[in-house]
Amino acid sequence: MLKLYHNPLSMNSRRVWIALLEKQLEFELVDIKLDGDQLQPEFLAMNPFHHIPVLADEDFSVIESLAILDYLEAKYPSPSLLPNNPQDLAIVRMVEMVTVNELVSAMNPLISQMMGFPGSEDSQKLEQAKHKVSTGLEFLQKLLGDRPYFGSDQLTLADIVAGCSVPLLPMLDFPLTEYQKLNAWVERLIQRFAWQTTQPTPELIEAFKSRMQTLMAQRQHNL
Ligand SMILES: N[C@@H](CCC(=O)N[C@@H](CS)C(=O)NCC(=O)O)C(=O)O
Repeated sequence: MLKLYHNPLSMNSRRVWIALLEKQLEFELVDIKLDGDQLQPEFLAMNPFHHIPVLADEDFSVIESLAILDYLEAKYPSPSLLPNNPQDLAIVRMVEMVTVNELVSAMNPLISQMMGFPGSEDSQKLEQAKHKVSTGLEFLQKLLGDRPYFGSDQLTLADIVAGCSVPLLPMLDFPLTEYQKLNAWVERLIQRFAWQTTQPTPELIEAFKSRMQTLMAQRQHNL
């Protein structure tokens, strides 16, 4: 059976978890606590870079969330999460890459602020981050156009990748009210079983927040 090594708070892992659910595959979840499980020799043998997610398919391991999504799509093509038309396929790939390379990095300072990390209150950095996020959202909204999903009338890998990041923005003090089409798309996604099943609970988020705050305070103290 497929095994997904993940953590319920990791948006990189959540992409794969959602794809497995959307494809209605049988799989086993293996929880990796990121305060050391990822450094154990058995885990490093699968991913020497000590990152989740890892998908193990018998003795074949795949790392990197986008590579795992492609593996699942190729091995289990139905229901399809990729369009065939060249332009639509390009839209899906652009959304995946822009989310990972532009949007997620722009969101990081907002996440640090929400976590209450020391030094995260720099208002100039936060403004710059918000500006980059809005550039990303405008671009994504243009690619969405009037369709319900990116590049298709059906859910695609682009929706999964962007849909693990964009819906977090209102929690990060970045409301989506100015982006009506994206906002409606978020509403559509969060109704889906796969999003509801993988949504981290507020208790998990709070526990993570206080663990990280203690860790950061200890680090500062030791400097
Ligand atoms: N590019 C990788 C990024 C994976 C990644 O950064 N995972 C984080 C959790 S979200 C992790 O495992 N961090 C623990 C560590 O690096 O030790 C992917 O898309 O799979």
